[in-house]
Amino acid sequence: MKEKTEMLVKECSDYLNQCNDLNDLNRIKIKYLGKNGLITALLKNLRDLPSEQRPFAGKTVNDAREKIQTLLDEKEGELKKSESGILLEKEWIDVTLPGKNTTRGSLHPITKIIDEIISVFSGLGFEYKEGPEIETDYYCFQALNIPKDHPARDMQDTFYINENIVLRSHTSPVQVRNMEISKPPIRIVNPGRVYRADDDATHSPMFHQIEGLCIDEHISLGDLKGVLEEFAKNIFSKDTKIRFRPSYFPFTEPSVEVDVSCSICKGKGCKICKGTGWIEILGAGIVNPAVLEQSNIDSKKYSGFAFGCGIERIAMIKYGIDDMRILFDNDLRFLRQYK
Ligand code: 2NM
Repeated sequence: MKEKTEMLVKECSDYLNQCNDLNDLNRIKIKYLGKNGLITALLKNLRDLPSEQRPFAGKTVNDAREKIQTLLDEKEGELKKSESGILLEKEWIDVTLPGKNTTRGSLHPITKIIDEIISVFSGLGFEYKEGPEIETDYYCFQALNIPKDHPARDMQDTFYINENIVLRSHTSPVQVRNMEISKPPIRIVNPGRVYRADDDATHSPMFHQIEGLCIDEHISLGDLKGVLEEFAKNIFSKDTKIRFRPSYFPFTEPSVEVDVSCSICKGKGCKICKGTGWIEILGAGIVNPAVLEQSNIDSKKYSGFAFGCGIERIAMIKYGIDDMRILFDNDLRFLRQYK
């Protein structure tokens, strides 16, 4: 028995010398000390020995088992140490390296201009309003005194969903909806997308408009001029001047076309302003009393001004862009300039 156990201990020790990972170690452990292991088998066999031999043989097998257990424990400690060493080596991080740069997004130039305009008008007491982009013929045309035979209603200018439903061609329906549900004084600005069947370097089938509406007692063209002058000085430059030229819209009477002094040449005349020193930026006027009455506002007591302006046009003037389409291409080389 003594020889046999010594042989097993020696054999196990040889295996352990060649073992170099924890899986191997576990297999060796099972081979000797497992439920069907070699040492375990010797312990089981003790039962068959004559009783006078049992104590000595028992001690011999137990000693061998303890030796093997000690060898296994030692090897396990050794392997764990070197495996964590390998892990440390593999997963080593240099915490002194500079971090990875993530690029930050930024607002689209159109969004930035809308935000700037909103901020100027909110300083003047105007509220921000939105409304649907798919509108009825009533809100888009009828309520604005635009007659059935007006060119704006032409299929060539407006996208029709069906006879009665259109993609709004201006944001004025938002103003009509607000006139219907609120009492003067009303002061609102409403930016948003609008749609027209038009597509070239200065027209896009979808573009952005911002319109403003102010209704109260005794509102005049003078109020309109003061508000628009404040707007132009804030959006372009402090020394910007504005001028009114007579125009015509069905929803305003009188109507005006509004020019700003050219900020490129300071009014001297250049390519941008075509030598005139002035650039047209928006349309405006005193709201036609028929439009007020249509939305149940007493036109004897109240009057109002309204204006409408294309955002892309403002962006092109402000940033010296000559092709509107670049605003919709989402080319990062272009967009990054406005960060
Ligand atoms: C423009 C020009 C002039 C305008 C008028 C109205 C309303 F609803 F009050 F009648 N909304 N928008 C208006 C007036 C729009 O865009 C060039």
